Amino acid sequence: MNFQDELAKRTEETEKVIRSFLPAEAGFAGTMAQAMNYSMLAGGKRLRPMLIRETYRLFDGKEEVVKPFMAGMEMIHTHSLIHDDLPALDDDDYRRGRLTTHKVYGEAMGVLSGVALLNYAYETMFQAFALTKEQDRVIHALRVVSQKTGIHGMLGGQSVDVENDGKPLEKEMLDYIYRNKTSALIEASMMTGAILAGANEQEVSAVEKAAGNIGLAFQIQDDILDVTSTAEELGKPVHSDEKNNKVTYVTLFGTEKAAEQVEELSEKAIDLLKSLNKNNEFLYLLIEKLINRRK
Ligand code: GRG
Repeated sequence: MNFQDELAKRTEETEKVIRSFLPAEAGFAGTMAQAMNYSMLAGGKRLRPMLIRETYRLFDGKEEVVKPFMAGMEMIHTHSLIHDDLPALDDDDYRRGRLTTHKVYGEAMGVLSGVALLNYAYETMFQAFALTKEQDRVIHALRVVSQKTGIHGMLGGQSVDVENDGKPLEKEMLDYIYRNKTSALIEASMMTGAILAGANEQEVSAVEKAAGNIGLAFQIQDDILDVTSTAEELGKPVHSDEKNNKVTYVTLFGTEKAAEQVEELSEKAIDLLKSLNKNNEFLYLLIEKLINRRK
């Protein structure tokens, strides 16, 4: 398999799915819809929707039901980025190679369009009920997504991160932050793919563990890129952890040890997935490539 060709093809497919669910830029709330679409269409790797679809394929899923979840998950992720960039949080001017949403539409519209995307994500995912007879699977997936996004997931992790900004941190708390603010959405994505395809409880639990490791590896690589990459390559500012006095895997362990952990975690994730005795070569390669990504 030529991984780069496959990746380009599947990213394009994902892009089409996302576009098909975006709100119309019309009516009195048209400006907010524009702000939502501005950030949704600013590029991005589309990793989370791709993980939904590839895990769905791993378990032989063949229906359209996966599509509203792919778009909805990218909306939740984009909401987190818009809000993470706000003046009250990281106060960043660039994201995905463009001015951030609040820089273009103003702070109030940044707040509103972020919340609107989070809400629209659920409106979108509810459309899945019309696309399958397996209604219980949709309910289960919605429950997982809502839990992993809230206080016991992404938002919980982000709140501990913000509360401890600039303070010294032990690895235990850093792991809590990473496993929630970043891993939780990756777990929700892969679990959603598995659940919608009818995976059993043990299989979903193995997928959750693998995704947890992928998320942690992904965030550590994000720390590494913050010190080794360039703003042009990343499409967002570099050295932002230093600017925000953040403790990261790089400040705790150094770049080399951090990179070793990325590799170990990714290998563990692939082994876990392979132990399920299913096959999706592209998914394994995707996880491997995340280790060496440059953006
Ligand atoms: C509700 C005010 C308010 C704030 C919430 C939840 C939240 C803000 C932020 C989540 C924390 C966050 C942004 C974690 C970073 C995770 C991460 C590494 C994001 C970058 O993901 P990529 O590299 O981005 O997949 P692209 O642009 O490729 O989609």
